[in-house]
Order: sequence, then C-alpha cells, then structure tokens
Amino acid sequence: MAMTEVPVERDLQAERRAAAAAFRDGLTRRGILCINMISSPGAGKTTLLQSMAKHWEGRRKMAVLVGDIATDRDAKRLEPFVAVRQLTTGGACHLALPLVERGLGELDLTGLEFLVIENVGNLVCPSSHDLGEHLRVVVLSVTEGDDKPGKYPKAFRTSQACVINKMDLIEHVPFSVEVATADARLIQPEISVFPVSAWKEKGIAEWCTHLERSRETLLGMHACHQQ
Ligand SMILES: Nc1nc2c(ncn2[C@@H]2O[C@H](COP(=O)(O)OP(=O)(O)O)[C@@H](O)[C@H]2O)c(=O)[nH]1
Ligand SMILES: [Mg+2]
Repeated sequence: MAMTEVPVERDLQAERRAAAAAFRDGLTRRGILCINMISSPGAGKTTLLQSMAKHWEGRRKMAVLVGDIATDRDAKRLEPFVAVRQLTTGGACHLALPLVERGLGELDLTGLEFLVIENVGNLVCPSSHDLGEHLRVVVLSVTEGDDKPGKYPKAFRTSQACVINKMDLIEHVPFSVEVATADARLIQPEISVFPVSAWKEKGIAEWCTHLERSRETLLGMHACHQQ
C-alpha cells in the first residue's frame, strides 16, 4: 500500500485544549463551578438536574446547558426549575466547546454558582471532549448493570465523580454498588461515588454538598493563586 506523508502545521488538539482551559479560567474568575454530566441515554441526568434544582431552590444559583441531538424536550422539562438553554447538536453524538460558549452567552451569569452541562446521552464520544468543565461526572443507573465502568473505561477514567442513580430499583435488579464502585476504582482510584434516587430525591443532599465543597475548594485555590 502506498503511503503519503501529510505535514501537520497546526496542532488542533493543543488549540482545543487551550480554548477549554481559557473557558474554565473565565468561569473560575466568575466563581462558577462547571460540571459536565455524561451518561448513557436514560440514566437519569435530566431527572437528577430537576432534583438538584429543587434542593438548591432559593439558596444556590444553578444554570443548565442541555445538549441533545434533535429535540428541546429536556430543556422544556427543566424550565420550571432552573435557568436553562438548549444546545442542539444537529446529529453529533457529543457537545463541543463552541456550542457551549454560545449557550453560556445567552445566560444571566450574575451570582451564578453552578453551571451544569447535560451532555448528549452516550458513554463513548463525550469522554473525549473537554468542555471547559471543572468536574466531570458520569451518571450510571442500576438498570444498566454494574459491569459498565470496565466496559466504558474512558468515561470513568476522565470523571472525578460517579452518581449511581435509580437506587429505588436496586432490589429488583442484579446490581451491586460495591462491585460497580470497585470496577470504577480499578480505572480511576480517586473517583467519588454517590448512590442516589433522582426520582425519589434520595441522596441528593450528599451529592449537592459534594458540589458545594468542590466549588469552595476551587475558589480557595483560585484566591491562593491571586496572592
Ligand atoms: N425508578 C427511577 N426512574 C428514574 C430515576 N431517574 C430517572 N428515572 C426515569 O428514567 C427515565 C430517563 O430519565 P431522564 O432523566 O430523562 O434520563 P437522561 O436521558 O439521562 O436525561 C425517565 O423515565 C425517568 O423518569 C430514578 O431515580 N428512579
Ligand atoms: Mg436528558
């Protein structure tokens, strides 16, 4: 087979990494913790966001950018609870930074503390795209099986937290939180695990407290760098 050498004049990955880092820094300066939420379709991301918005109502300010391939159904579900903008990818299986930047430009950032990006439902492609988030969280529901961390290693390796959702169904399905946690920690030893039921609003306080602490740590580190 004939080989052709193609000279690469620009490192596009480096440019994307720099753009994501600049976006992240801008959010840090504004005091906003940005969370990129990934999962397979139906794991419960939108339901979890509804529960988080209810938990923080009147106390913490959160906004959501919700990615979808075609519809604005999730944005409509979230509208009664939280400031939300729809990002429609037009068929792409993941979100990319330019779309996120556009969505952010449409939000009122005054006093905003948490920006959550609900990524397109897919455990493969979103793992490879830095959206300028501070924290990546993978949502795994008990109906998907406790073997998923090992089967989708990049999703877990690049995440700092794992929410195990649909715990209200645990008695009805063969799923072990211990097995899933051990599998995830083989790939990412530092990953924090939060079993919840987004539907029954159980475990949400612990998850939200973790996010509040993560934000405080981020802002503390930022203040140190400024001195
Ligand atoms: N039993 C149960 N069902 C849930 C829970 N969270 C979400 N669901 C259901 O799972 C389906 C998918 O949820 P959705 O939030 O749309 O998932 P997404 O595609 O990840 O955003 C819906 O029918 C939800 O009502 C939960 O904690 N327990
Ligand atoms: Mg959704």
